[in-house]
Amino acid sequence: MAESFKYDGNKGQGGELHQKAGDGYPTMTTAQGCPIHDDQNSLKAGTRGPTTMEDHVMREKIFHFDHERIPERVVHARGYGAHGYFEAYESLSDITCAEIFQTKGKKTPVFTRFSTVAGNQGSPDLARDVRGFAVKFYTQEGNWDLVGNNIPVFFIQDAIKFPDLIHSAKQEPDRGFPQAQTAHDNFWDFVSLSPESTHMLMWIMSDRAIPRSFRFMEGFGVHTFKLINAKGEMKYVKFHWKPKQGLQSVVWNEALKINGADPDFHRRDLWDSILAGDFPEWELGMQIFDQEFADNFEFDVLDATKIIPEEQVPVKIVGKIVLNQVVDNFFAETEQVAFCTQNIVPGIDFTDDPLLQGRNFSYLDTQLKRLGSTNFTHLPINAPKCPMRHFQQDGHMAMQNPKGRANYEPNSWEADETNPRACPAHGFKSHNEDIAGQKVRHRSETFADHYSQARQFYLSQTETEQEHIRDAFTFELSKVEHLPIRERVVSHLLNVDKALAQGVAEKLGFSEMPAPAEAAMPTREDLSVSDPLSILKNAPQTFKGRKLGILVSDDLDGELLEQVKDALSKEGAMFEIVAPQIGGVTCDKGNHIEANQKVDGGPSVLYDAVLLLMSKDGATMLAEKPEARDFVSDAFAHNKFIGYTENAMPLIKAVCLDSKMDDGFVDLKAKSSSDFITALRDVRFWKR
Ligand code: HDD
Repeated sequence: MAESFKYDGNKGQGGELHQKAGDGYPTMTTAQGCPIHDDQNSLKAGTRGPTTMEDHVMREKIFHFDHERIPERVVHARGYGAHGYFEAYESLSDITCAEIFQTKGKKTPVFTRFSTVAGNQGSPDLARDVRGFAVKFYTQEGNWDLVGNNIPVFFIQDAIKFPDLIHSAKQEPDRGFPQAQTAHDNFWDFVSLSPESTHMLMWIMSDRAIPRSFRFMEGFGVHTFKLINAKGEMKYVKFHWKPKQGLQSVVWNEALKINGADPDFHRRDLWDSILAGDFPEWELGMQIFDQEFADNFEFDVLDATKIIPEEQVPVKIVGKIVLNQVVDNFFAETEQVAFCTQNIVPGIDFTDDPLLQGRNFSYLDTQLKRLGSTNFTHLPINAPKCPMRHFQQDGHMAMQNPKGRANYEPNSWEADETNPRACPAHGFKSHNEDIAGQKVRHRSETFADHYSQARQFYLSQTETEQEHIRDAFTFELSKVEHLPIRERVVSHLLNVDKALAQGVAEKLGFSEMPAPAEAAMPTREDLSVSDPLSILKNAPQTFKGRKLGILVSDDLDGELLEQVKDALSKEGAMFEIVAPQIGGVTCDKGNHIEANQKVDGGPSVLYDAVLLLMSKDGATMLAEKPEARDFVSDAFAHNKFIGYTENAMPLIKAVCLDSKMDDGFVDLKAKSSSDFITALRDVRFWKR
């Protein structure tokens, strides 16, 4: 090497951009606060010699890195959270003394985490699965965690079956796959041997299990809880979350493709909408009923596999949550948040639902495993935002040991801030009720009807939704290799709806129908159809919060684009420009149009509707690109509205849709941009 060459270890290795402290950058330190002079080169004996043990900077950096992962949640591992507030619409003091429901307009901070159930942390968002909907209310009388799902019933009636359910749903233990899906033998084996799952199966085979985003799904507390007022009087309650954005799902083929195009589709959607100032909102609803209703209702209100139809007990809307702040740090907040069903507050109480009772053990227990210390309540995301006074102390990572001399009770030390006492007047009191009976391991016969509400759910769907349910059963069972399992599932479906069972059996190619499953109790006379159970019957009639994908080429009609953008903004909707090049295009007036996506990175599955805005030459050029052809043919196959002008015909012809142009195609030369946006309020063109 030439004598005159002076090597600078940072040059040509990204070092030019590797600024040093000063120029606005603060000094980097070790975790002990020691200032660091170089954190890109380890301490060595000579430039080519061995790294020294003495290098406390490197050892600390790598030591910490090695321990970054904590155990992921055993279920609901993949999730996404945001902050916001709950606002009470009215005082509910006559039915509950819960502090957050006492005053109209009272706001309470919340943290909400949405999740899939079966997938591991890195799994895709559009798995066919239940979605978790967990809300932590930081009330002035402690944290209340409402740990619910987007489906109002559950697979099992007793918590002792939960480990079996989850083992069967997650990847099979010998092979470690399939991940994030129930389409495999173990799951269907378990549920087909647990007839109590049938009602839940109808829900998860419906489009509820493939929501368009977290913003467009409902939430449910599932169990029956109790509300207690200041006089100690009790009413039962079931909690509901109703999305103000309306309900919306995707179709299965679309879900499969979204998983490839953007596995983070749901978390990105939540992040983007909050940053855009389009804060998602859900109204909190309560079905409130008394002991007399519970005694006369045809099902047991302690059975988590049953709903109470809204026609029988209407949902009273009592407030809303608004999610208006994304997390500062995913790990600190979304990953470390520890929901516990046992976290309730004065004015709310548990019922004897055996699933809920078991959950109350499991959540606290799992947080110790996940977060490593009984002091997980000291983490800011878990700490109450009201005073905390108790004599719990020490343990791993204790950050808030109580002050003062008194750390036991009773004590004779002076009454002050550091020396609390239990308060008979305001403290949490369990609702007193008479309990008598034999200690038994036995399921109540009031839990025995496994099919009637499953049938009610199916009959309450539109034809389109029923078809989706049929197809979903067929898809899942087609992945089941062991034929007796397929047959067993169909034998249960026969107790739900013959046409459904036959439809699935035919599509699976059964040569003969199995006998109906033996039922613990026969299916009842048809229960009344309940419209709130359908997604499509509750379609939002707005394009607000939805996204239009605009496929463009050079020389597009710039004025028309401006009109569409204007109409979208009036509707409160978003758009993205999808172009042949990420560098964007030039419109007919010579203006440059920025692109959000290159066409292969912005397939139409990422949008609620599409618009083809291009020159004739542009359409001819795009017709040569498979990704542009998929853009149009997928939008058509997924029942999306397709806006176009005559110029786009070469592209439409290239996918042979020119002869199939139904009312879901909107010609923007024949109709105004605002008429186009009005058409989009139907969200999908289901008649196709
Ligand atoms: Fe559970 C997490 C919802 C039954 C045991 N569950 C978890 C989460 C949600 C639910 C939303 C994620 C919370 C978060 O975002 O951190 N679980 C439900 C619902 C159920 C239900 C609606 C039935 C009505 N769960 C259930 C049973 C058991 C558990 C019967 C155990 C006996 N669930 C857990 C758990 C998890 C959990 C193992 C894993 C991570 C965690 O708790 O914090 O304890």
